[in-house]
Amino acid sequence: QNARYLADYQPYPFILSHTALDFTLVPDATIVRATLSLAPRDAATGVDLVLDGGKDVQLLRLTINGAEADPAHVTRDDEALTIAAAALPSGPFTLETEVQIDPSANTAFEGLYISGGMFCTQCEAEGFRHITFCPDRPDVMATFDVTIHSDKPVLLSNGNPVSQTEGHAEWHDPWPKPAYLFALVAGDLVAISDSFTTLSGRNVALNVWVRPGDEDRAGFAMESLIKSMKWDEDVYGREYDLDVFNIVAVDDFNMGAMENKGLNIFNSKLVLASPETATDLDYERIEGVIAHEYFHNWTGNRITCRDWFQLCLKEGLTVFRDQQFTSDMRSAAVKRIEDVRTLRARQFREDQGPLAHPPRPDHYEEINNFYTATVYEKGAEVIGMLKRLVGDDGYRAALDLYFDRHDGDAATIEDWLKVFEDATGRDLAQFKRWYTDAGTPRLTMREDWAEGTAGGTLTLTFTQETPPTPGQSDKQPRVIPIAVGLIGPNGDEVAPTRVLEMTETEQSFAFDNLGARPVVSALRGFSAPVVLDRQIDDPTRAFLLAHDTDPFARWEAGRDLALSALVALSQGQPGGDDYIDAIGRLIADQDADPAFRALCLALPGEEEVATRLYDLGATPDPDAIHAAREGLARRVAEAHQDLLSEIYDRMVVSGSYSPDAEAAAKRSLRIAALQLLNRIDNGERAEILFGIAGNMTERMAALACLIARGRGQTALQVLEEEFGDNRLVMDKWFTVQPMAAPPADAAAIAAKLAKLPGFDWKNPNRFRALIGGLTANHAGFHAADGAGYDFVADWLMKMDKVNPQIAARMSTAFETWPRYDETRRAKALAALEQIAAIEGLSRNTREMVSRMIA
Ligand code: DPP
Ligand code: ZN
Repeated sequence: QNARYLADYQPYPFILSHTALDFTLVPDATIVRATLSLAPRDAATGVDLVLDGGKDVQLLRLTINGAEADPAHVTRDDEALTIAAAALPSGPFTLETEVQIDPSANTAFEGLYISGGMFCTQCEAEGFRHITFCPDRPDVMATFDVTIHSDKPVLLSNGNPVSQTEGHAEWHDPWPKPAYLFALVAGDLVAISDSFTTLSGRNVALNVWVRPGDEDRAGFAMESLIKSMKWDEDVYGREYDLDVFNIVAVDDFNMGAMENKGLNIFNSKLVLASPETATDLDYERIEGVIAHEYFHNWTGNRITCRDWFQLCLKEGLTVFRDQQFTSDMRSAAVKRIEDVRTLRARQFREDQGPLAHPPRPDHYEEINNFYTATVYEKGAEVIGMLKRLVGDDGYRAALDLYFDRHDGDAATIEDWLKVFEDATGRDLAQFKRWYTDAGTPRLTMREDWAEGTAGGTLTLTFTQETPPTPGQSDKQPRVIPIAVGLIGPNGDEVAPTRVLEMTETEQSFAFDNLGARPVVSALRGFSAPVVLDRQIDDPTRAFLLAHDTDPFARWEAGRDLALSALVALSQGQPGGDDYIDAIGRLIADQDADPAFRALCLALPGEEEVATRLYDLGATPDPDAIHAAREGLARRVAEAHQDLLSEIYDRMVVSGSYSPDAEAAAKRSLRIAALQLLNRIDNGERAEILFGIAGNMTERMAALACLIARGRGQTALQVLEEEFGDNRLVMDKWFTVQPMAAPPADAAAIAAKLAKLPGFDWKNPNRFRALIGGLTANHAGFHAADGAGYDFVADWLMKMDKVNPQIAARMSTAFETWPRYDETRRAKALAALEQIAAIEGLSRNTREMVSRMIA
């Protein structure tokens, strides 16, 4: 009943051309003076002026064109301030407000708040309305002038600096922007600084601001920023448009980072890194997220969204761009495999459950609940498909047209598709379903082979079907690009990759003049986000793992082999011999890329096995899956002990630590070997490695191995002594314990950790560390006695009162509950119902829980 609908969109009836803000920062009594330059959009209609503003904003004064407003014309409720049309001039006018807010009481970290003594902001999606009264919607864009009065030494806002004196700073942002891109920071900060000369020769000052003492961990973020700026010029022709670019690291942050114009604010875990404290994965993420936020300057800021239903317009595109960037900086093959893994683990899971929604939803209650894997990751996949369909040149032409046509606009998915249609002449009406329909299509492939006089013909027949999702029962066929190659019986490729364009429910494609029946390498590069069903046996999978020329399809063959074994084993049937043989050949292949071998060596996770079972129509048993996976890992280790220890001994990176792709690949292969050997050496190697490794990548891997063997205590103590005052390392310390623990102990371990004074749960990173650590332990979270569910539910209820966004986000741990057996389902449902029954539950959590229960 509280939903908002895309179909109800109306432009704002006023035009806001300029916003001037004046802040006097006091922790519990900040004064904000706002001067809005407004004009009715249509002078003829006398409409009321509705300004968004939360009940935490206290109105002290309101004037229109300098005159106090008549209180009879001003009404206030919990969400808005309304000024009656009768009180408004018919032409342009200036509205001034003075309000008081209390940043020190802001535990939800939306709007202006305090983190570690520093004032900072988070305004996307609707945080600005907790700072002052304003039209808080993305299609209302204005230039900004900001004045800050504060005794903090560093005072930052968007745009270019105008003046800086002690206790006072002024900033001017010449680029019209919506309120969600506003930012302010005031704190005791130090910068590491550099500069960048743009394409057209302008010099930009770059700063990464951190707390004193953290400077030596900010260098990698700066390097990443410079690479990103260069890449966006080289690949998209996009130049930066202000004199300065500031990044600030903040400890309390709901998201990963935020693309505020000229003043990106980052969760400190995505800025700070040193070899002793950060893992290879942390480094890769920092590089990727710095790029992501920087790329938003064009895809998000210069061209923003008309309304929040269009969120994937900026997020899908910007994820796609950061994925391209990482592929260029590192290994494209490895990046693609990692992205598909993430997509399946997060987005397919979402699409398959009660929270399924299209990349462009048509209604929501709380927009913060839609910063999802579907909007982000599937949004990016859809763009990948578009690019595949129109080709690289078509894509480039469409993007050039997009920037040309829509610079300065608040745009829609329709605008986005139209530039592709206009640039390439293609009709995208059917393709649009990818944006408007939820659910993961299931593609089945059938092969028919016919011998003929001129050689054989292979006919591939595909059918597509998308299961029903909440609110969408019938689905029309989509356009599916299916990249296919053929491998001859001797292992040579006989037909290079061809993209089949499927548009019907069922469709056949023929390959002629083939000498002998080939093996099909299907869905190369994961050319569409679908579940592919094909009749294939394990020897054929092993053949593809050995010979496929497409790295994704090759990895996929190995993964399918592993999953087929784990499915059988978890159901008490024999399995795994083909997998063990094939993986032995792969690890013995010294020419194969170490990163690729590492990816193949890592067994699919337990949740992935559960998903496969559920796809096959079976009820996953978390304990049986855990046992099957442990058993198979042990067999692999026993069968290939010599090869694995040789890899472990040889994949040592010499010299000082570097987070580059090549060194990280070697470490990842070494760790993959360690994880298998750990099953048979009782943690011996892990213990030695933990003691001597000079980098956090190997130490954390070793620690997880020790915990899994029940002998992590000493190492945990060592880490705590060494890094007790380093929040980011201690987050890892909290995560790894429930995550790597034997499932039966996981909930109890989490409960014990939650009682420690170091469990500073109001800090989003710390909360996510512990709760997320438990929920990442599949059999631990889904323990049959319900201890995992109860523990998480208790903390969600507690967190909801303090920070609804985080509580709602973490509640997705429950989204897979319908998959499991009756006992578990009943326990999960009871936990959700207990949350739903809470009086005063936030809109965020209420929406999530009611969708999951529905
Ligand atoms: N900060 C989030 C992101 O960059 C929301 N814009 O994706
Ligand atoms: Zn983003």
